[in-house]
Amino acid sequence: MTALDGLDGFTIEVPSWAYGNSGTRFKVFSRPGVPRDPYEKISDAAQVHRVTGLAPRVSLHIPWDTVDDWSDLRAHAEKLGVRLGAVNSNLFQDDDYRLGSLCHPDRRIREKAVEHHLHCLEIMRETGSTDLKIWLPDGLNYPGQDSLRGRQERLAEGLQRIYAALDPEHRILLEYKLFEPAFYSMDIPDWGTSLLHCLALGPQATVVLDTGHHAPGTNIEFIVMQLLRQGRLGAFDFNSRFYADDDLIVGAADPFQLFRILSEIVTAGAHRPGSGVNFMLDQCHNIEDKIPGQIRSVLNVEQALAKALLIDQEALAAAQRDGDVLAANGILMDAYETDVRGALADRREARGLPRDPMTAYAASGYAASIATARVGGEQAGWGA
Ligand code: PSV
Ligand code: MN
Repeated sequence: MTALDGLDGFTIEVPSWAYGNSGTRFKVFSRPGVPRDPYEKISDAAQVHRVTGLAPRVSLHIPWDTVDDWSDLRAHAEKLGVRLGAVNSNLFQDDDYRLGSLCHPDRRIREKAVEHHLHCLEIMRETGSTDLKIWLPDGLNYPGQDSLRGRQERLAEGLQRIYAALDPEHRILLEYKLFEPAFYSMDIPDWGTSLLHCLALGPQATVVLDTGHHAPGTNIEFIVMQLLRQGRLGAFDFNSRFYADDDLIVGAADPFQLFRILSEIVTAGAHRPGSGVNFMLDQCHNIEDKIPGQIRSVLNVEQALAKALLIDQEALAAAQRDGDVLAANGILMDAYETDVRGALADRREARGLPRDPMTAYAASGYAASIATARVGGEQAGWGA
């Protein structure tokens, strides 16, 4: 038994939208081999799992990933060795939602937003998904534009309607975001607001922490710890950021922060399968190749988790008890500074996986084959 055995059974969920065209509001770049439909997104996602053994689920975004026959999409995924994961609702690409969705002043629009979630639940029944992820883009741009409090009441009412329609195995994952698309006040701007709504709803409602959705300098690991204490950390949306919601490769901007987050996870045993925390990615690869971008992301999470598993918890607890500040900090830093790449490659090899998944993917010929086969693909997450 070694510390890295803690990786057994650990999985990461990849987003279907990471494989489609994406960009900023200035330009959505088109890439050769871009998926032409949700089936091809799943095929791309399966490549990530094939070389890493770490990513057996794919999140869907509705309506982006709508197909005629959900059980057929499910069968397609399972044939490729992956499953369909969380279903993300989309409340941000309809003219009706200009002034909000579940918080909109007009009851008709609020109804439409609730109906959309009931539709997502129907899809989940066919795909076998258990998580309904709700990110609320609602908010205000100007003080006085609408009643801050009134919007919370409407939100609570809409969420209750959705919650009441859940099956026993379903969960709501409620995401928060500090700003964007609204700039004065989002209606779920922070983890406290999300948690309050979840507590009011019941045990099947949990918070999603998207690492890019905080003010710069926020101590995210504190939020992780607090949500774990309450049993309400349902999922992560991992990505990294330098300035705003950059959606860059997780661990690229601040690998030490990722390590600190995963240290809190390990301390609570929440990395273990069955902990109820869904480790998802939410990223866009605007300039880099998408499948290798996802492979790199998955490996970055694995590496940070491996380092967190190396923390000598007993020695750390003793140093903390003794008030030995420098020893405690040194124990944490020793784990962070350990080079785990060789040990992880050995682990992969022992499991019949390539030692270096990035090289294995590059050598597979998959990128060239899709570039030739897929002509005219426009499947997009963002903008296109
Ligand atoms: C919003 O910025 C968000 O983080 C939500 O999770 C959306 O569903 C996702 O991005 C889309 O990329
Ligand atoms: Mn997100």
